[in-house]
Amino acid sequence: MRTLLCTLYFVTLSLFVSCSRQETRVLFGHQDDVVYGSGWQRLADSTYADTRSCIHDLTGEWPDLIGFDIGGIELNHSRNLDSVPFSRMKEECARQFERGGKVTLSWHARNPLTGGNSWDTTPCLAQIVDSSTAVHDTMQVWIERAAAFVAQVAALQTQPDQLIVRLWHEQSGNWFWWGREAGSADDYIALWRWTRTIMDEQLSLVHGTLSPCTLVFAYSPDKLTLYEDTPEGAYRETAEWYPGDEYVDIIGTDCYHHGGAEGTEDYLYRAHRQLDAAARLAKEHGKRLAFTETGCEALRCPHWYTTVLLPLLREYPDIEYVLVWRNAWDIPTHYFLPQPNTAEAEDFKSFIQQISNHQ
Ligand code: BMA
Repeated sequence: MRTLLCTLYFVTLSLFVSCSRQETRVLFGHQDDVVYGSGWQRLADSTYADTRSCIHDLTGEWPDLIGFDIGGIELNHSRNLDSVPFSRMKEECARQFERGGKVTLSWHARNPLTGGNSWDTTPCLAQIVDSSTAVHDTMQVWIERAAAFVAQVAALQTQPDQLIVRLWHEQSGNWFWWGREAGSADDYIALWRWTRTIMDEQLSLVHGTLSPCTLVFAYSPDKLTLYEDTPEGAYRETAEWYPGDEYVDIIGTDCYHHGGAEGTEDYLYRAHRQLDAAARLAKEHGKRLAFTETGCEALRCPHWYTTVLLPLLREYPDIEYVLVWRNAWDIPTHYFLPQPNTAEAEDFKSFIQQISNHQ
């Protein structure tokens, strides 16, 4: 009897452990993963017979998540700001969806007042949301163009919930024209709601209201410095710019590791502040949680994936996915995934194995 009870106990325990492992699996994503990487690029307008992927080159597995940016779509450009043809982007989105993977889109839109890039912080937010201005009209056209592209990508999904649109990211920083120094929280929220409304309308226009294709929207602040440096201050800033429950599905944060191994403490400090604030807001509003952008450029902190990112992720079992930024094919030090056949590549492989069962 005792042996039977013991066996039952261990069977139940292992079932419980394996179930909770499945539930807590973190999806891993990489920006532009399949269009270029360190030392290679597939940026021609033509279609490619197969897919090459940075993550696949390293691990033999296809990416769970790929990030793309649609900056340039607002001007009807054929390529985005990093030279990725929109036709290639759609081709790879279709392949990603067919493999059962996900895509997240960001938008480094130009400044509609000056025509400068996203980093042109000439204030324009108040004019954008004032419907009597010419800048408002420009923005309307730009959002409609972005929405038309997003609707086309959404239609390629093979399952619900494969496409995540991350609007107006890192607004808590001061580097984008939609950032906190360029306008008020109210104006930012108005822009967000307007953008999402047009994107939803465009989707139902193209696919009908009974369409099975959905759009999921993510909100992702970055550094939190507006209020006092406490958990409460960080939460207050995250909550103040939150566009609202009807407009947001995923709450996340963007946070980068700078300064090599010596920067680890600072990175973990900021990441905790931001993730704690995002997690609290997500919990209170019944939203999903993600680590929407992170990375350590050129992996200047050795074994960053297993020694820094992995323990951090383990502290937040509700994080659904994590995305690292691009491996620029034309800027040798601008990479966030390791180069194949290096010690860092082994570290990354070990990380991927561990986040697949990270409980
Ligand atoms: C930045 C850098 C830039 C790039 C931009 C948009 O973080 O990677 O080189 O143009 O993102 O992708």
